[in-house]
Amino acid sequence: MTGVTRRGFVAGTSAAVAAGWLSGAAGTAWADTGTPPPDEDGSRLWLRYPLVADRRLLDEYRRDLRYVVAPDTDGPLGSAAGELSRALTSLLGRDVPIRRKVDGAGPLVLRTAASDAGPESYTLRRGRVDGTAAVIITGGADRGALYGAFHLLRLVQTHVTLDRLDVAERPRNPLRLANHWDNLDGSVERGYAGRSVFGFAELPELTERHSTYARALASVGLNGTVINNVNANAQFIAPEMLFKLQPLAALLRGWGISLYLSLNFASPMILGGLTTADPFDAGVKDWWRTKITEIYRAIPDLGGFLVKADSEGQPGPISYGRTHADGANLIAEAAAPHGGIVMWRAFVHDFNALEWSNKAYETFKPLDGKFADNAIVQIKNGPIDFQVREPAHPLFGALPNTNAMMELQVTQEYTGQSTHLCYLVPQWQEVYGFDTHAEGSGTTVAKIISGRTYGRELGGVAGVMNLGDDTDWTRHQLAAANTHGYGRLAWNPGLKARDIAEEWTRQTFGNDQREVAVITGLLLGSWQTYLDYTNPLGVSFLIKGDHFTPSPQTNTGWHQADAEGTGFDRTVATGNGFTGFYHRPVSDRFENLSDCPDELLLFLHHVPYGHRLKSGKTVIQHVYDSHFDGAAEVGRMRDRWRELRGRIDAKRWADTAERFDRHREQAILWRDTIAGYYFAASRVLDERRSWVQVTPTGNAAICLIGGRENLVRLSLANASAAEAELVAGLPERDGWTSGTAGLVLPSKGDGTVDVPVTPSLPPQVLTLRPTLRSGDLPALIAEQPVITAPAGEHCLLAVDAGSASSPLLDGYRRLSPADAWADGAAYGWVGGAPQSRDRNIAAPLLRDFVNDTRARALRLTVPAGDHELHVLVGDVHDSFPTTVKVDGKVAAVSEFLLGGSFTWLNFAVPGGRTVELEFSSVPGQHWHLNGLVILS
Ligand code: GCV
Repeated sequence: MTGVTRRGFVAGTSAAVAAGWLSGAAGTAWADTGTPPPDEDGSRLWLRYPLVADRRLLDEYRRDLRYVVAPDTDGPLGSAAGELSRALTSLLGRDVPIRRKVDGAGPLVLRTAASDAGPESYTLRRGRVDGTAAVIITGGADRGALYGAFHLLRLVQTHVTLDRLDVAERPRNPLRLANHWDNLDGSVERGYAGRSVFGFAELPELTERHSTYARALASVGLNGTVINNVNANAQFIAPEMLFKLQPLAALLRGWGISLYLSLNFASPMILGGLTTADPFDAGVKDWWRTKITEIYRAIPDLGGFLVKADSEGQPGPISYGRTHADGANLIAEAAAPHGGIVMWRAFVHDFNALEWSNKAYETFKPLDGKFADNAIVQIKNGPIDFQVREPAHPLFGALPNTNAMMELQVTQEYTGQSTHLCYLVPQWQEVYGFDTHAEGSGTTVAKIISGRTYGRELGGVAGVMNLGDDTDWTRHQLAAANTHGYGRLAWNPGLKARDIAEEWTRQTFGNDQREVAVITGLLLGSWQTYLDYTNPLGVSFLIKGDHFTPSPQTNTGWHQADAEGTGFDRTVATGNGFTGFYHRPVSDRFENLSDCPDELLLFLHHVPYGHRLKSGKTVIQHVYDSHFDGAAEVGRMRDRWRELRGRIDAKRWADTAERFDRHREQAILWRDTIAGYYFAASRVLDERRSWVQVTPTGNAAICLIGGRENLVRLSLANASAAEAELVAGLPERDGWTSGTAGLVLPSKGDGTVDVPVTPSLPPQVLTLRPTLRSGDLPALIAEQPVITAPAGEHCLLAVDAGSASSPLLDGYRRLSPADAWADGAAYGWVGGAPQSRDRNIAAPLLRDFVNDTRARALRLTVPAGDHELHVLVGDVHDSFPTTVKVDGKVAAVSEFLLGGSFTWLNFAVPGGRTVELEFSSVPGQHWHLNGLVILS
């Protein structure tokens, strides 16, 4: 883990101040002192406790909060007392000790008293204790007291007077969980801020970072965390791991946070050596009962389990002819005697645009009422996959007899990762507030998942976290606002986005009015701006396999743009029937074009480009305007941040300024790609702007040969009212040479040019950003995805893998399933031949490949010397991870690749002998091998 070296959590007040993590000076308002505050690195998140700069309030707080009165106890109540004492000592600039009883003026009394509002509720009031005027925090139980303590600190951090203190709070959602997609090796799936915060390899050793993590979660009222990826490694429940997790569970317990684990459904086979994971098999049931008992012996208050089954290659009950309810109940029954629960994910799909929106509903709706009482179905906010905008999932309100909770994504997989500022609280509020009409008007998602609609005790929300081991936790300093906002909404979805954003800003940066106004404004507008330049009217998946880069050309199945119109018809009348899953009147509103909300229009309907929106604009003009306006707004956001220079500490200011520079570049790329794509498709001129444009010619990556001259074909178009002369080129890159090519085009005309380029030899996967000039006309430039493969004459080994008959890349040798190993051969299969496929589209190296669901071994004669082997993997369709083992040891694993994406896996191989390469994928899925190269 980076950024934290100190071992153990600093417990004592004076030690904490001495260690500097509660620096009193940092954050003193710029306006008061005229000098920028000292540098900060973001590592304390919003748990910064700088000296209160407002003199009047400081005096008030100092008068009323002289010492903390709390019983001598550990657990959340003890944590609350410690946090109050340390934080107030720092905020008030003088010692605020903990005492056991009232003993003089100014006590802050921390206590518990059973309450109808539940154990997590609390009140903050003024009153008298033992005859002395006191500020009193009363928790319904320990957890409530802890949340009350953090509430009080928020008031002080955000400069609210305690004069008329009268707060009564309780959480709306029983389960308020963090979900981490953290892997045993420390990597984080869809993590954009470094490696896992948990440091699994170093456990059971804990660091201050673990404590800060727990405090941060508790401070916003989260009460549980699933620490490992839903694509679960079974080793998380192996005995060694359970032992390692015990101290972490204990630390979390102290902050009111229950630990949960993601399970691999095939664990009885992987860990137990059984031949099946069938939920009806007696041996399997026994195995889980024993295993879960063992888990609870190690961590008695474990919250329970989360399971992703029969989804994206994960094992599950379907392969045994059983249902998801059968699978969930297997785990639920084993967990019930221990008070544990199982959260069973509803995220199932077949990777195909046509059925994706429908699959989860069709799978889970018939199972309503079949899940155990301690099972809960965890449903993503929308029917696709955390897109920047989707309608609320139709399963909300469709499962009256089943516990249901919602899954949100805090990590910005599809919303700009850690480069774009995209504050998601407004998005989440839209979903929470969505009226399903399931039990008449007012049956909001918020009400359903809280358990209130159907009188269920289990319910709540999970957020896929954005935290990593980067010093500032989220890489973009402003992205931690999402972590905070997720927790605050989980507590109370009715809070106002503005209040949450402002609270976080004050806690994180300070109370300077100008700073607060600017940062709050940046946060609140950012989701709409991101929508504007990335996602016209609810279209989903305009993005590449990295879920970051615009790529409409590879996702035509999703947006269905053709010469006449665009959008996905999900109606009952003419589409895939999705709108019919909603209750009336929502289903009618979605079904009827005239009633359909503009912002979801292209999610639900296929319409002509000239279709008029409620705004009065045509669809195509809206696409142009929103992309240009959105990208321009990002430029203004960057400028507004720049104006804060000197008001914020230099370090966090500069880190964020750099993010905004990159954000702006990316917004322009989105604008150019999407506006250019839609012009190329529609040939409708923008009423307000003229441009020329360059876009990739095909749907997928192209293959260029390193060390030889290639011609890159680019599509050019003239989106201006007059004739234009265009000159296209390719950027200078290290070791590459390239030329230019030109064309004269009439208004609305298009054509292709072939631009010469000679790439360097090492195989690469990259995007080329062409150049385009045409007098004064602005140019929209989309990126061209490229795979390079070295010319055969520069290689010791150059193999094009695929079928026995498809064309070969010039200078490459064929490897097909028919090539069995023979003594003295350069390569060949041992122990069984794989399959092959030829997609008959794309370049020779890319169009076909060798594949199989079974592991297969290729023996290779490696020439003497040290060598790096390059293995090309991918498909024009989606491909699951390919694992390559060298002589039995994992050498490389590719990620899941969306259709049209490829990757080179690079690793060392021993020379002067034969090696055995084993190819495999996740159970039941195909591995891919497209090519193999060793450079001379
Ligand atoms: C954990 C999306 C993501 C995957 C993720 C999956 C899921 O498809 O891209 O990384 O896997 O959702 O939620 O299970």
